[in-house]
Amino acid sequence: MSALVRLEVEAGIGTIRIDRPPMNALNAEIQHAFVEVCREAAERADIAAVVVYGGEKVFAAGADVKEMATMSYTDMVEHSSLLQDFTRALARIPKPTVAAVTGYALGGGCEVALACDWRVCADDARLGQPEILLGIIPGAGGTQRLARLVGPAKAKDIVFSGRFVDAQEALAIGLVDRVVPAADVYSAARELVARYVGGPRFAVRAAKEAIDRGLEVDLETGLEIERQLFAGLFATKDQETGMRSFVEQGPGKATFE
Ligand code: CO8
Repeated sequence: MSALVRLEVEAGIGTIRIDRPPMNALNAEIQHAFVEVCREAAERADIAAVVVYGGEKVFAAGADVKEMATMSYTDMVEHSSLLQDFTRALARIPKPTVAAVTGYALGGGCEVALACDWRVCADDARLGQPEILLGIIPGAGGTQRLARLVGPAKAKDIVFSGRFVDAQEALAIGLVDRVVPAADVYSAARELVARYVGGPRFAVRAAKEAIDRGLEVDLETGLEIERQLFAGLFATKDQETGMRSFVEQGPGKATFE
């Protein structure tokens, strides 16, 4: 595991901590390590939910531009699939995930936040996809996930201009879900996902998969994905526990394994 990306586990919540001062520029070492850490967070039974955090000052100011500056087309043909794997590994964690955004979430940093289920940000945070100003476009899912989240017109405004979006605008357009004082970002993000610790993890996993896979396909295919996952839950303890508890004790009393 790289010292630049750590997985810290406390009270059922795994924190993926990016730690490369001053700006958490996402170099190739971080990209590789991040994939590994996401896989570990996905698999570990003692992790029910995940927070991605870059520390008190900055979430991540994007890919390491100094590292990328000398890369050729052929270098990038090989490297560009890692760029997408990196955020895909996060998006595919079958557990609730939240980005705790302080300072800047730019370029690849914003794309990491976009690959989470939710984003909590500091009132002085800035988000954006400034790649256009470097003569490139977002390459870790930004053109796709941003457009799905805020709609194509807003995504085009943000990606074509490369401008920074402040916390209030980000909240208004649905780019972030909560804005809190900077000092409270990490605790607010933990609080948002803490409710899933000790919950019906197979049902949450199925719900996430149905929504995320459904967004990638037409409605009929999405409904079929939902139907199969719904039926599949009848083979799990979550369904057995949840329904038995309802019948015996009433709603909302179930304790899941
Ligand atoms: N890469 C490398 N170094 C960086 C980066 C970066 N993305 N961002 C900041 N730094 C470095 C600066 O060069 C500076 O280094 P030094 O002290 O050696 O001069 C140090 O961090 C501090 O930065 P600043 O002095 O610029 O600090 P400011 O507070 O004035 O500004 C900003 C902070 C606004 C964050 C500014 O540094 C900035 O605009 N950074 C670049 C943001 C950017 O363009 N991001 C997009 C990068 S491209 C990208 O992400 C492509 C996505 C493709 C997939 C990515 C997968 C990981």
